[in-house]
Amino acid sequence: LSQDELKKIAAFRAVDFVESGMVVGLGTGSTARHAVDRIGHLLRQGKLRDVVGIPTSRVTHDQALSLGIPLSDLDSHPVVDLAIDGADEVDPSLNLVKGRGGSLLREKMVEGACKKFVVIVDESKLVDYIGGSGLAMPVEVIKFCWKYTAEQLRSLFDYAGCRAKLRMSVGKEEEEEPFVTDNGNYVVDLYFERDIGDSWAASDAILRLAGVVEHGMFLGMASTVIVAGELGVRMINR
Ligand code: DER
Repeated sequence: LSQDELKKIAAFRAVDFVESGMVVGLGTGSTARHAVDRIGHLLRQGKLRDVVGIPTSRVTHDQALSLGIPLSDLDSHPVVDLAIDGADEVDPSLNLVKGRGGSLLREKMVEGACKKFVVIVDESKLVDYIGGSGLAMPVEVIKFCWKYTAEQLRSLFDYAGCRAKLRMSVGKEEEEEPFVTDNGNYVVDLYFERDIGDSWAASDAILRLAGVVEHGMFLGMASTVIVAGELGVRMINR
């Protein structure tokens, strides 16, 4: 099975939790995209009714709109029944790294407002500890003096061999320019060579930096993680 087929399996299993009448947080990324497609399909078939979607990014908003999923936001629906989203990393205590798609702030707002947060991953996302994949742990920062904030972040995690890198996106004319989030901010990606240890303490330290908006560690937020692997689908509850 390809990685995308595994993502689709996990996504479809998560949509089994969606009931008619629910307010559903719609995640962002290639795995969540399958879940949003599935919800749109079930609504069109009449197997699901009266679902309201709360998108976690402009991209998901546009996808859901094109599928005819009725949309709203947290101002109108401060309590979300269920959120479904992917993740970049899942550690053994179901703590997550998210945000490599750049939507971590709105994802964390929507998923923080939900009664049940179902995470959908293929098995490649499982790690022994946060940052263990050696891939980015994103931090959304304001543009003002981002270099200063990036250096503060890097020195916070000097002990873990941290590198901080401004996330770039390829512009229209193919020149590299800083990636800008849906909220008009920059993303500084942190890369760790070693375990950062207490992720809750790391979260507090990051959030104390004035130039930081939010980070990509989703601690204690996932209710259920659905892992699709070669040997089948596993459901891990908190
Ligand atoms: O950016 C995000 O938070 C995405 O949900 C990401 O964590 C998972 O994206 P993927 O499903 O494309 O791997």
